[in-house]
Amino acid sequence: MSRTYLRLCLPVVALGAAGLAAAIPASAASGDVSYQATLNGLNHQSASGSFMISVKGDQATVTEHVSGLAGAFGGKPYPHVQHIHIGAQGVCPTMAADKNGDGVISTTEGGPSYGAIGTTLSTSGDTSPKAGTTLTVAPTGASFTYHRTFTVNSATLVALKAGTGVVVVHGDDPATLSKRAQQEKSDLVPSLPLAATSPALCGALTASQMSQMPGGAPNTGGGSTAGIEDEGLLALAGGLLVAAGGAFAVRRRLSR
Ligand SMILES: [Cu+2]
Repeated sequence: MSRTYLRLCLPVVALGAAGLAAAIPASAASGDVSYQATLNGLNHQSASGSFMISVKGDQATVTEHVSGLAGAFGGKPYPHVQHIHIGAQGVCPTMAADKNGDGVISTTEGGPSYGAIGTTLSTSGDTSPKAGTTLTVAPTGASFTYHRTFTVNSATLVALKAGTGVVVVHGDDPATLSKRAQQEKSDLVPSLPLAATSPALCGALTASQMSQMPGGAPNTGGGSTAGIEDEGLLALAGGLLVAAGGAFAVRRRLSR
């Protein structure tokens, strides 16, 4: 038996164990499910962002980064109310949604695409739809990182599982809107200008790859072994390696 064959033996067994891990269905996972969205600018806003929501039972943890939004509003940091919208097509609107032709997709005009507010992504307190336009608990400024764990309502959970959750960050830079739109009032809060509440960023939430891995937790990075938390699997993989090592030793003796 050639030494080349013996050297190949161990890696082949190790690959077999990795293949076994990959074959474990998602239902064997520990209960964490994550959804993610890439946030793209709407209404002429050259902003962008990333969004991740990790759910365990009724506890949700959101990690979000955005940049390029309007920075100031009336000389103060611009409040950007933000929500997970639910119950419609689960998509971001195109300009075809601009029914009144003012060049802006208002929050109402976007409704048929992304639905109503399911969760308000506030900085503190209430996360229900009731807090949807409470500017004092909105993240502010051109760029922000939002990180919060909260109890998520069942309607939002249902939408996430159904693939109909859509993240919308509101608050446009008035200077980027048409002259006509700059004169219009908000469809949500008539005391505010249309720009203040219209969508600026949008992203449809989809189940992330990591949630498909056995024991998959977000932010553990790639790597085929990162998700293996099942002790039985590890024992099995270890047993295979021990068996391979034993065979290796026996064959080495035989080859002498
Ligand atoms: Cu919204």
